[in-house]
Amino acid sequence: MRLFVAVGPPVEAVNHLGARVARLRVGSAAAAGVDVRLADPAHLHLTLAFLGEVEAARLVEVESALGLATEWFRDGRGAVPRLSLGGGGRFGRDRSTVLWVDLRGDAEALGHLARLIRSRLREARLPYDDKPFRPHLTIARPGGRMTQADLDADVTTLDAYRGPDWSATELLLVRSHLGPRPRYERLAAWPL
Ligand code: 2AM
Repeated sequence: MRLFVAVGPPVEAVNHLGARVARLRVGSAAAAGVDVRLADPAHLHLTLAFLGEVEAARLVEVESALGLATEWFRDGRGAVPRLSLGGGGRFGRDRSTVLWVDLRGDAEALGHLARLIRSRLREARLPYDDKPFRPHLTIARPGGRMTQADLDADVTTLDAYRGPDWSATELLLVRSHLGPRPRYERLAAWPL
């Protein structure tokens, strides 16, 4: 099964962002029927670690690694991280272009949690992508269906965006089902 570990913003932050995305050029393109592959708001998440394929029999090891990481995180810090969505950018070029929104506030605490998770996964010899943690929430995968000028305009608009504050209260283990419309299934959660 294909697994990743994430934090999900609450519905107020998701709706606030959704209203802004609808007014971006990528939102207008989607409304006009261009397949810019807008992220489903119900699936908006911030990935802390991407494991990829893991045998179902090892799920219990994954859960134990995540349980330990969250315990260490809770023991080692004062308050639940306070965050907001704001700013943004894009990764990739042409067909691989991805538009994303950034994280404001206590992002360093999430970086610390990401490091704890990855070190527990490493210890358990579980797989994970060890690209450095770069907090982002993917909002669309327009590929080559938008001009560079439109994408630049959206990144500039996102720069001025600042969503409502929220607390990262739980860590989620998510299974992704690939397909034309990827589906995310929440397998387990731990309080932060
Ligand atoms: P993305 O939104 O930038 O694609 C499920 O695929 C989640 O894991 C997404 O949030 C995705 O980030 C993230 N992810 C991180 N590393 C990945 C990788 N190597 N392959 C696929 N998804 C990855």
